[in-house]
Amino acid sequence: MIIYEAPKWVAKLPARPDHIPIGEFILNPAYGRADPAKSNPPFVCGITGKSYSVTEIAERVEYAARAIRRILKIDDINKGGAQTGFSEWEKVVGIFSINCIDYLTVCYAVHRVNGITSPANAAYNAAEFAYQLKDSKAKAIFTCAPLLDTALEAAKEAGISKEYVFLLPVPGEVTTAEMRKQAEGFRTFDDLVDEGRRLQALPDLQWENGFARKKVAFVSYSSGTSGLPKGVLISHFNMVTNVIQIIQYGKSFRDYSKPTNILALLPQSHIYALVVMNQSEPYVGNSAVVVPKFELVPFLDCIQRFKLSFLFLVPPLMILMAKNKALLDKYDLSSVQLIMTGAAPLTEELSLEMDKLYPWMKVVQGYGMTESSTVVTFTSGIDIWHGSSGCILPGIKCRIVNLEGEDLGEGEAGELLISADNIVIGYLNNKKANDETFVMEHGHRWLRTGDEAVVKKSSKGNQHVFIVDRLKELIKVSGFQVAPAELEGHLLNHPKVADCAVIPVPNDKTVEMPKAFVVLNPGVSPSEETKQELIKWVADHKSKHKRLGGGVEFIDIVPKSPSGKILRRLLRDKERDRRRA
Ligand code: 4UV
Repeated sequence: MIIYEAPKWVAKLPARPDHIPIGEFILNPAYGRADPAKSNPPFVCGITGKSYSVTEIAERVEYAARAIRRILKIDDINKGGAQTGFSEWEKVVGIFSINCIDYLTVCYAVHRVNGITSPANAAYNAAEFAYQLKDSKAKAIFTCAPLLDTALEAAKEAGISKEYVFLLPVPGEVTTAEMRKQAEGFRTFDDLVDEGRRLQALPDLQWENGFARKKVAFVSYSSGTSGLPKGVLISHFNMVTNVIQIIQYGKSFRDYSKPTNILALLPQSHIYALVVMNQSEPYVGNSAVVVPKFELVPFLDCIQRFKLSFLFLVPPLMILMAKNKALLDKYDLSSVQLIMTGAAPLTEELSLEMDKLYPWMKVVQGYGMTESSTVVTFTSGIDIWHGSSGCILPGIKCRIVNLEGEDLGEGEAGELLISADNIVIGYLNNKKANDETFVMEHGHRWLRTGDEAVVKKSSKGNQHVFIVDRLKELIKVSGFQVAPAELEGHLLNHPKVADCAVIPVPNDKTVEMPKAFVVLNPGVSPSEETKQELIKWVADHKSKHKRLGGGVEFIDIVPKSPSGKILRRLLRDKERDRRRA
């Protein structure tokens, strides 16, 4: 077995508390967070500047939890709690909101009563959100005024009545008068906090040592290596581990002694934002400046106004920065020390171009997955190698294996396997996906990432991980997951479609876009009109990032293995050769 690990200069991963919820770990100075008196407020609204101190957030968690306990009719918050990690589905709460400063506070309040939160992509339509609510058996929803219509439609479909729908306060600037009117009568998170002040105090959680390892905190959705989106069971301990791994590694090139402000623009529902920007940064005493939506000018204003030092982005946002140099030059962006990008491949060319255009900003890359509670590797500021995803975080073992499962050495590309305490519990109710994805080998539990990677040694002697391709079906559009199986299932419901396969194709703006290869039913004309009809069929029923931006191509037969598995790889190779020609 050939194991790759963190560089020697990264301090070893220390022991971590495994008897407390993630919120307690992030907020309570007893567990190593930065001294609240010397910290910036954890979350600052990038529009209004509103924030709460660490103490205020801890209080809001406690009060809101009392009200949530009443709403979810939980007699005893410790009932059954110490027996199993994820059997109590009556306590799942769906979170469907654009970014706001209370996002993590509400999650922590749900955890405080032994509940589980299920963050959903705010770009989802009602059917997509309803799928997640039903699959996770959610009993209540926290949403926000701009998404209320969609949330209510999904709630109805999932059998959740209006009295279990609550609103998170998003800034007035992102709501219209009509949205505010519709939201009248719905209870807000602040209402629950106020109600909680008058309710009986909660008992402490009775978590034995080790319990946070099996207790689920979040059910996030990911399609993994194949199939439809699945509930990923992330334990409190998985997340605590990843936060410490990030900080332990970050210490090698960041000064955590002076609080600073960082950009929290990426969707809080996504694992990258949830853990890196919104938990690791507040833990070290920095402010996550929470921005609800992306527009270039307000984004630049925000950097200038809050003197942001770290920007966490995805490659499409870097492309915009590279393309709009003249506009960017009008702003004072001198505070920016570092840009971290991840969730999709960053080309060496773009990384070098950014370096040339904005030499004072270091461009680094991270690699992670929902199934690893996020970060696995990132570039240390002391050894930047353009195109690399950086070095491995402490406490993580990686292997690279070929199709036969044989271990590969430096310079040889194969599937990346990971073993660590941040690898999640598994998928919800999906034995087949669990057996395929989480495998026991050589006495360790390995996550099969479905990503093709190669390890190379830098001139400074550090092993860097390069993500060179994706072996799994997944498509990444602006960093968002799109599951080909979901689009294929939907296309097959169209009366003109006999069979189909969906693959990613490159795109200048979003890095990738889905493209459909379609076999038409006999007698259907393979016309441009039919293509447009199928593109509209997807656009009308799926969220924006899932639209067939790569187009539709008609074929005679979908290539399949003898067992009936779609050989998407053949279509991808064909498409690649065609584009190169
Ligand atoms: O499950 P998910 O949507 O998760 C992510 C997480 C991205 C992160 C996490 C921590 C970071 O510090 C950071 O910079 C980025 O995207 O999708 C997981 C899949 O996305 C692809 C890869 O196929 C994963 O299996 N992916 C994620 N990061 C990269 C990437 C990358 N740097 N380069 C290429 N592909």
